[in-house]
Amino acid sequence: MFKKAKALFEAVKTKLTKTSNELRSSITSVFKQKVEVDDKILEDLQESLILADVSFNSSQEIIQNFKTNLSKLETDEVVDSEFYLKSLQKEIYEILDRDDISIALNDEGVSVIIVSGVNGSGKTTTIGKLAYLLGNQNKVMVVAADTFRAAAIEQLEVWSKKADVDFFSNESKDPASVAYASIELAKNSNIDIVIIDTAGRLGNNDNLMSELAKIEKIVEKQENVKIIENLLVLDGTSGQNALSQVEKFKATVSITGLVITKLDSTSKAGFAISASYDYNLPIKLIGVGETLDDLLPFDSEDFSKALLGLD
Ligand SMILES: Nc1nc2c(ncn2[C@@H]2O[C@H](COP(=O)(O)OP(=O)(O)OP(=O)(O)O)[C@@H](O)[C@H]2O)c(=O)[nH]1
Ligand SMILES: [Mg+2]
Repeated sequence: MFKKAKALFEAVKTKLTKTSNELRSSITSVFKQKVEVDDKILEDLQESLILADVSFNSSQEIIQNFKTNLSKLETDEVVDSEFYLKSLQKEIYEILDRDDISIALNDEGVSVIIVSGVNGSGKTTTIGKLAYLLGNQNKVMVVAADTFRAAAIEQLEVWSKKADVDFFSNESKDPASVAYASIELAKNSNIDIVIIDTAGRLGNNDNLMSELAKIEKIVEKQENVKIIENLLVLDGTSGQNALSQVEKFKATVSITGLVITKLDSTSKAGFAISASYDYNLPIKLIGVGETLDDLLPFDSEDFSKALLGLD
């Protein structure tokens, strides 16, 4: 008797799903909450971002978008700190995500990547790791065009061995002529990708900056060669102090993207948001340690979640 009634109930339940679905969703929506945040919370939130080295400009943009989107939102989720963190993460993701984040190779001819930045930012180490990353599927040559610092050439050669890629250096003290010679060789030896290491320099040193521009010009002029990336390496431990360099390098060479290094040892990673947003440049790669596989292609979603400690 009982069994029969239960079977009947199941039958009725399946017949009634159309109605129950509608009813459920309309009743649930009664419990949806409008999310409200007051100005004091928004100010405190912006301050937290600034304390993590996000610039005023980009923190302002994030908070404005956060406020606007929350005011439009109705939710049946529990509105707690986790909810706010997720909402904030979405805004950070939005301003970091761009369609020029990945590195695209030149299909015909040699693809060239020039790497520049201030002293000690992590250029040579990044090149070693990048050569390893790209060397999997391409024939890669790294080029020691840092003719300034005595040990620089040897340091790059050590990395080329670790990454198992070709290495180029010569006797010239002129970095542009080293770059030129390396590309001549690359063209004749079926190299797919040439990565050029340059000496550390400050953006306000005009002589050194024009030397960098000369490397770029000499490479650009070559036939069957394309500069696919002109990467500026920023030291993650410098935080917002690194930002002043972006504008200076951008003014001299055609920077196509940023590499943020040493993210494993900084609490100032928030500046990466501003380096990208304030200067309209994609972050292409991030350095998270000193070994060969410690360079990651940038992923806006993973990065924004990692920044806020979300899964
Ligand atoms: N923890 C950590 N250390 C890094 C990372 N990238 C580079 N380093 C360290 O930073 C120091 C400087 O790195 P280099 O690659 O020599 O920097 P550079 O920009 O080539 O320096 P110069 O050629 O002198 O201008 C080295 O001790 C590296 O091991 C990183 O992602 N994480
Ligand atoms: Mg170096």
